[in-house]
Amino acid sequence: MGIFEERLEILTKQHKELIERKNEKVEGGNGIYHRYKYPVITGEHAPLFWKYDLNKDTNPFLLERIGVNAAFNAGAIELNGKYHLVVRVEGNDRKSFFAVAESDNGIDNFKFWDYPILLPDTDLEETNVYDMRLTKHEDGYIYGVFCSESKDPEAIAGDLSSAIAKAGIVRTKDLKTWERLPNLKTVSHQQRNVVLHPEFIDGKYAFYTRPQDGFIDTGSGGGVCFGVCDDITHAVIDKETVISPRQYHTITETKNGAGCVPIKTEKGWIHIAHGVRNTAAGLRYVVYVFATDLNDPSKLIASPNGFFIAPQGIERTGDVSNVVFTNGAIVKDNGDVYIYYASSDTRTHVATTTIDKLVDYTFSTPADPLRSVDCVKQRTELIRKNLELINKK
Ligand code: M1P
Repeated sequence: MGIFEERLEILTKQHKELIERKNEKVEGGNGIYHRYKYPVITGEHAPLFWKYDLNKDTNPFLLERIGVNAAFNAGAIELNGKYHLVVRVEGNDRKSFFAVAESDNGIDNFKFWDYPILLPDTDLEETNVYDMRLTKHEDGYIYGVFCSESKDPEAIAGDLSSAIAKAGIVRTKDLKTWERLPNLKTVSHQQRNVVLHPEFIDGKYAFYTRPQDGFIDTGSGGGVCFGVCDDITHAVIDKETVISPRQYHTITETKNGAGCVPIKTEKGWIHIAHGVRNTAAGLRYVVYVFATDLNDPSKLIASPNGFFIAPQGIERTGDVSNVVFTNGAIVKDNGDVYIYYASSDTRTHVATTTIDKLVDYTFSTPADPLRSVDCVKQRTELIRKNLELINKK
């Protein structure tokens, strides 16, 4: 057997084993959700035929030609009874693109469709696209709202990092044919982490936005906002109202952003978002939860304290370490919830819970009292009640 055949056999075997590997629920934990032993999607899940020229004549050593670096920040949707992720795949060349991965059970055996998504190319300045949120809207379409990034035309000479982030919008019925709509227009010059609400609000399309002054810094942007527009085919939001504010000395101090499409429950819309704080080791991203009013999704009604998911174990390291980030969840008819979160801008994991647990967590977890002394009082009260119970026995 020659070098080409030998390598092909090994690579094919390794890839098959990875794709077919059973995932295992990690027992224990905080009771709110379960983590799983393995990530559900990694760069290694990309088919060999995405990376290698499989023609022995033109690639006699079977060398990788177009590598895949990472697979993370996935939008999620259930379609035709299957779990679908629209994954942010990043090539070795740092450009991200979208690709659909499908699984029968949502926790393992995710397999990429043969071809990545080729978005309609409507803006020659658009350099990078990422982080699609998939909304099954009551108008009958599945919308994908994503970050469309281009070089800042006003950057001073030599500054090759300044960029502009906008909210791109596409729609589909089958995840195969995508129609591109004009980018969302807002008062803020930059937008990232924009999510379309699944229902009309007073006959209008509603978005969760995240105004930001700069590409990285949100600056005067106060947090996750809510705004409405009349026409999704020319989406313009004139007014954005902060619904989940950034706050001093909390997990959202530096910035925050909407994540999954809000989940409708009998007690309110549950949002699974991300919060960022700065540390000596750089930015730390965690996932947190808040809830808004069923009839008025611009009204915050619950804010459980602290983070919902923080990076743990291998999740803590990757291309951008100390990051967990979510932009997709699937809610089953039986109340099971699959939350897809990525770690350190490298790989995608799943955490499973139920609507009942999520509601209990959201509405029974006390809010952050914002000061150490009040946190001690809050915890002391819990301890006092528990010791009373324990000592009664
Ligand atoms: O690198 C961490 C995350 O940074 C960005 O999120 P935010 O806009 O809140 O800073 C996004 O680029 C996201 O893709 C990335 O995971």
